[in-house]
Amino acid sequence: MTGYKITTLNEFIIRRQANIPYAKGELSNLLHHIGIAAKVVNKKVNKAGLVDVLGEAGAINVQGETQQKLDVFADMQFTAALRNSSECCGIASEENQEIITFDDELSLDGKYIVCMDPLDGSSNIDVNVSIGTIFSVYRRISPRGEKAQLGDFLQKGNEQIAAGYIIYGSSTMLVYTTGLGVNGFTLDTGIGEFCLSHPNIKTPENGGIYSLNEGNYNKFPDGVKKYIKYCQEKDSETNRPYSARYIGSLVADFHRNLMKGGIFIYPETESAPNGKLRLLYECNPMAFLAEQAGGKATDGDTRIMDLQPETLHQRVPLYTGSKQMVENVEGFLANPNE
Ligand code: P6P
Repeated sequence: MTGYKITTLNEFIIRRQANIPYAKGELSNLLHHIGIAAKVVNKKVNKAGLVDVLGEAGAINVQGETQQKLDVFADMQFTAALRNSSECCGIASEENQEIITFDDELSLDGKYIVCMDPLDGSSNIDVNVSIGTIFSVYRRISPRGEKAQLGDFLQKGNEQIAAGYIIYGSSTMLVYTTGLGVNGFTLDTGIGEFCLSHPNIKTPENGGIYSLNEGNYNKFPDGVKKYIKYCQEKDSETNRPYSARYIGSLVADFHRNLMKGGIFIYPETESAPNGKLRLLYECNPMAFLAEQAGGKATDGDTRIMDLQPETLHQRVPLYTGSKQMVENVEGFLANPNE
């Protein structure tokens, strides 16, 4: 009688580390600590309705958004885990205006920096809709042994060493890449381990789901308006009309499209000329994952991971998902009057 074969996140990370030349375990250790924080946050998210973590923390974050108690809790947990890893010398978080540098001796020698959205989609917390954590890992460019600098964080998405998300949904999953494909791990609360459940995720080349907030229709660029009408037209050869699916939680919308095929769009609008989503800790990590799974991610014109960040909380438009769908909408944007 053989027990069912599980591969835990830590076993997988260590096995993968063997394939990365000169890897001495630092990245493995960093990812391990992200996994620990994810379990702690998951526990709180799962019983949010029972303990006093619902509702507003009474503060406003750097985005001008009311901080939810779980936002603050998640930010604290991931910050503490990254500090404890001693592999990370600093973080940029959606919840903090400036970078956070870790000044203890071990962290000052850390090779990596992390950009993160500790709890994305938090407006959905109180209504029990899936939410997520998003992270992006870079090698520092400032000298080890010194404090992390802003320049360590303003690197192009191409420089990412790892990126991933945790989705706190019907089950809790951690999905990440280190540039060797995308793998998904489901949390088995019975043993307290993330177990490999979705090896080598590939997103379908084409899909039948379009995902954007059509409430903003009147503010969209003409090319986006034309594309929405295209999605809604009946055409059996191209399996249209597509299905409209929009949860309003980036990790949940992205994950559904990654698994089933589809396109997620958060475009520029008249009132938000750079869109809403942040380049460093939303668009770049999602772009890394999308490309590693065979999909695409652009700002409508330029590859997301080629964009040079100018500021920590910079926003960019995001078109990401199945390669053919992204290329199709780019055609509508380039030729809106055709
Ligand atoms: P809207 C959540 O606040 C978030 O940052 C993303 O998770 C989500 O995709 C987007 O905003 C939803 O924005 O304007 O459609 O409510």
